[in-house]
Amino acid sequence: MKERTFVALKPDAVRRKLIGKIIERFENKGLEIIAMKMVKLDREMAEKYYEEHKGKEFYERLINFMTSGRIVVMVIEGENAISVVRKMIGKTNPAEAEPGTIRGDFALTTPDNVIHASDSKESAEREIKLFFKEDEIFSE
Ligand code: FUP
Repeated sequence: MKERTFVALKPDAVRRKLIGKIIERFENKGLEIIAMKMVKLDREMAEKYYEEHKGKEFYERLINFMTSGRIVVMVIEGENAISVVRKMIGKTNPAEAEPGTIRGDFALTTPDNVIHASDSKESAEREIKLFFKEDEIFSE
């Protein structure tokens, strides 16, 4: 089934100039980038984005990190895009992420694990809406 998923390249990915290398992997895979922009999250937006983690021990560090620099957000479309992209990014803890995955190859610790991607249809819809208007998304 053709799906849309949301991907964010985190401040560490931008600082380390990994944008091109990461995007290349998605394009090589045959996935389509149908929306993309660079933004800097303010605290309010970061809190909305990570509302499910409010109260967790890592929450403050996560919010501080995610507001520490600009990020690149995108909508990616393709067959089973949600699970395919999750597989490509690897486990949340980069120390456990398999080599060959994005986190496995480019990250070592959290919260600076380079990339985020939606983990379900519901989160994809919520996250896409949070960052993009319908007329900013270019569907095939
Ligand atoms: P993921 O969907 O793989 O990005 O993972 P989560 O939604 O569980 O976590 C979101 C972000 O919170 C992670 F990318 C990094 C941060 N985090 C930590 O810093 N420590 C943790 O133990 C778990 C998550």
